[in-house]
Amino acid sequence: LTLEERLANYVVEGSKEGLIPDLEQALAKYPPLDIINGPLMNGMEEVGRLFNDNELIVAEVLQSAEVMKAAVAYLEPFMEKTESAVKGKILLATVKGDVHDIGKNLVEIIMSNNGYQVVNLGIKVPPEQLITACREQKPDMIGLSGLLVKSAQQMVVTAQDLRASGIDVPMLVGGAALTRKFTHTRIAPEYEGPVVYAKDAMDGLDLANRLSD
Ligand code: B1M
Repeated sequence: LTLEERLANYVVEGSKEGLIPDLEQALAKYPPLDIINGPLMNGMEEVGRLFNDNELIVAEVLQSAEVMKAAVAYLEPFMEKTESAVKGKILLATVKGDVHDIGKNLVEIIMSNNGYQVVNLGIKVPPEQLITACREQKPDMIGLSGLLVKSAQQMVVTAQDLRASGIDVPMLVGGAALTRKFTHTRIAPEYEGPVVYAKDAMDGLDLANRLSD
């Protein structure tokens, strides 16, 4: 197998044996984010496909998630960091009912490496918790992540609740079940401030930079 195939395979197999030496080798060829977005994400997509076809059970997918997290943790110190002044504060959360956090945590890494102060509220965050955190933290932006179809709907509800509490800081949304169209036609009309859709963590950073300019 090629190095790239082996890296995808660690995720698919949920095995960490040999992972770190292969990541080390990959770092000589690619920037860390390309390793995540390339072979590791290819592995995760395959996991999603196998899971969908009932060829993997939740416990196995959890092991794949552990491999992905270990790989990201190993690669994180090698990522580019800007030494700029703090550009703003972002509240980050996976929405109510959703436990998926790998994408959200990747957003946290990219944002905090690039001048943002990130307050990560974790997973299954109900609107009330976001509202309280907004009042306490006074963020410049709210970032919501969700991977389930029902999470896209939950973002609509969250936007409504935030608006009802008078919150209007820019909102950044992302996650597999979401689209730009859904964001513009369903979430944005329910919110007072701007709502933007990010297809991945780097796109999220670009959008955050534009929003805070
Ligand atoms: Co779940 N799961 N899962 N799962 N899981 C999906 C999402 C699914 C598509 C798999 C499938 O069936 N094909 C499917 C959703 C179906 C749907 O609603 N459309 C699914 C399901 C059904 C479920 C359960 C219901 C299964 C069950 O229990 N029967 C259950 C849900 C529990 C719940 O949330 N209440 C469940 C559970 C789990 C595990 C716990 C086992 C595990 C998560 C572990 C964890 O996160 N700690 C898991 C995993 C790993 C997946 C897949 C395989 C991979 C997700 C992932 O981590 N991808 C996933 C299939 C898939 O996506 N291919 C699947 C890697 C990650 C880096 O990508 O999070 O998409 P992602 O983030 C991307 C972008 O989306 C974007 O940037 C990142 C890239 O840079 N992004 C943002 C994300 N958030 C952003 C926020 C931003 C900006 C960009 O700004 C704020």
